[in-house]
Amino acid sequence: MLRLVALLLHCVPLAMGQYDICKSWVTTDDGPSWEFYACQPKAMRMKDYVTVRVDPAGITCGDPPERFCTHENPYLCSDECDASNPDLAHPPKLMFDSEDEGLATYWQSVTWRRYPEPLLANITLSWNKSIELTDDIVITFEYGRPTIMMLEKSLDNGRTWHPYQYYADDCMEAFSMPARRVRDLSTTSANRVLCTEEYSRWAGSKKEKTVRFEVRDRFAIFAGPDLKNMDNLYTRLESAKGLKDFFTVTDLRMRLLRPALGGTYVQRENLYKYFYAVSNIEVTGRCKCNLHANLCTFKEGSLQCECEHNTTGQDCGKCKKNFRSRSWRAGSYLPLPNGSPNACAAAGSAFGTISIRAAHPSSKSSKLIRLKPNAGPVAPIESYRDCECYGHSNRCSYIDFLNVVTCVSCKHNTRGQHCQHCRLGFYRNSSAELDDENVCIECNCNQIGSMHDRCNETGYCECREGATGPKCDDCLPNYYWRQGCFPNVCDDELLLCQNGGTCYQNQRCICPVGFKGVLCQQSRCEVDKKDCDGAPGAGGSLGTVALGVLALQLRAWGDL
Ligand SMILES: *[C@@H]1O[C@H](CO)[C@@H](O)[C@H](O)[C@H]1NC(C)=O
Ligand SMILES: *[C@@H]1O[C@H](CO)[C@@H](O)[C@H](O)[C@H]1NC(C)=O
Ligand SMILES: *[C@@H]1O[C@H](CO)[C@@H](O)[C@H](O)[C@H]1NC(C)=O
Ligand SMILES: *[C@@H]1O[C@H](CO)[C@@H](O)[C@H](O)[C@H]1NC(C)=O
Ligand SMILES: *[C@@H]1O[C@H](CO)[C@@H](O)[C@H](O)[C@H]1NC(C)=O
Ligand SMILES: [Ca+2]
Repeated sequence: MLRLVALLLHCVPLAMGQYDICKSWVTTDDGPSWEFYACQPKAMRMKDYVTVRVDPAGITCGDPPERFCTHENPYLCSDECDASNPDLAHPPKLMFDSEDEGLATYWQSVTWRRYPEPLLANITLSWNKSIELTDDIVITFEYGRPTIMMLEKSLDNGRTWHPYQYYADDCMEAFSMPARRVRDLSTTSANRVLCTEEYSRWAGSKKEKTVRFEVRDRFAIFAGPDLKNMDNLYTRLESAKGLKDFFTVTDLRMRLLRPALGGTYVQRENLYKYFYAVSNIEVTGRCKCNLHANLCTFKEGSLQCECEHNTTGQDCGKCKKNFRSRSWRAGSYLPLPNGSPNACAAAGSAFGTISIRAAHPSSKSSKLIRLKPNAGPVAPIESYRDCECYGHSNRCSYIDFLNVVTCVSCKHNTRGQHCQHCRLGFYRNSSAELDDENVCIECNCNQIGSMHDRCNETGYCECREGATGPKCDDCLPNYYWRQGCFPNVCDDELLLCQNGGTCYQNQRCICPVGFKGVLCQQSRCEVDKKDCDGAPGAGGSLGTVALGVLALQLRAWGDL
């Protein structure tokens, strides 16, 4: 009977998922006793436990009441924000409430009436507790997502801050960083801080409202697309330096740096449609309890681990008094599947070793396997050794304050953190792989015909007025080429040479004797009386000549 109980108890943790019980009562050949396991609390909706602060003072709309418009309907400014009226107020707490179906409630900032002074806002979330993220952070913006924002995190209750992710519609312009996607990161770069353009482009304010910090995509690098292989993730979290801490936060800060612009430039005549409005911030995670607790409770305004294994502290980060015969250690996910509790021990205790349950269900009695501490297969990975440059460089350097590894001296006309972009003045050869020496093709923009030497992704240069063609070495109709494109002076349609003059290469009229002017429209005797002697049309006044020109022009238009 006791054996059956033991067997059932054994099945429990496996059925319920990994690391969710801290101890169980089992029978061994030596009689019943407790077994201890690495354990962690369940993931929770962390917005229910957060305190929020919005900066600067006065950034929340409604004091004084203010009207605002939307990008969809910029001249129908019927909405109003009024802090003194509960129905029209938009306080910060509305980013964390649970919403009735269909009705978004949101915090809203003042409008950008002080343009061009930037419209800046900080939203700081604090838990006074370390949290391990287990799912994406999802921020929902009503009325459009910011064109520039930044996510920062703190691990020490707001004393120091680090960039977490950059967001911009143009990463190079906003942060001088190449745009990357989390999906494209690799096992050795899973904790890279990057700039993404995926959540900042205008797509209509109703269509795409969310900005994400992609935790799942980063987990998926190790655990596979459906996070099926969690064992591999847990192994990496133990062994890869800095990876666990990357997903741990005590505070988060959204720095909103430029609001949605509706897909165009700022329209100064209607600044009431530029503002921030956040309806929800979803943060899913679990209390960090160093694998010494499976419960975390909200007490006296803060989350607190219910520590086991004779540990104590908010994160179970130290040994209880009288249990300090061995120095404190965090529990470990390894060895799989049940990890090591690394419990604190009383002086003279029998628990000076790590207890691991026999993994095979076939074992008749649950014998304890005793291992020395530190027996897990720990292989530290130095993430900055990872130098991915697609073969265009073999040198990287680590930029401490951004926590990124970047390639140095990219060859073959490439540039960027991984030499994955083309240098200015070059464009991507679409038939070549990224690691091909021919990946970047020179733009070859015509120096005179183009604005600069850069081109777009298909090799098209930006042309000066009148120029055309991929390289801007041709002229538009009605323009002629002579060290650049110039508007035709004459042609045989509209700009006819007058008085029998002939048009030379669209550049000038060759006038008959006795006439001058751009279109030979002027009789020389008007200018110099000597020229009039014997010339036809002598004595003609300027007025009649001008009328003649006009008549010719009218006739030319009439012929069209
Ligand atoms: C936002 O926080 C940053 C520090 O992370 C600070 O430098 C900046 O001045 C703050 N901005 C506002 C508008 O309070
Ligand atoms: C943070 O949590 C600790 C431990 O629970 C508590 O003593 C402290 O008062 C809390 N601080 C704040 C500002 O809530
Ligand atoms: C913790 O201490 C209690 C005695 O207070 C003991 O019964 C228990 O086995 C200890 N747990 C661990 C994991 O060492
Ligand atoms: C583009 O790349 C292919 C494959 O390497 C190469 O054969 C071709 O010459 C390249 N095109 C140009 C214009 O360099
Ligand atoms: C490059 O510019 C040309 C001409 O303006 C345009 O037709 C083409 O679509 C552009 N290509 C890209 C990828 O933007
Ligand atoms: Ca809300």
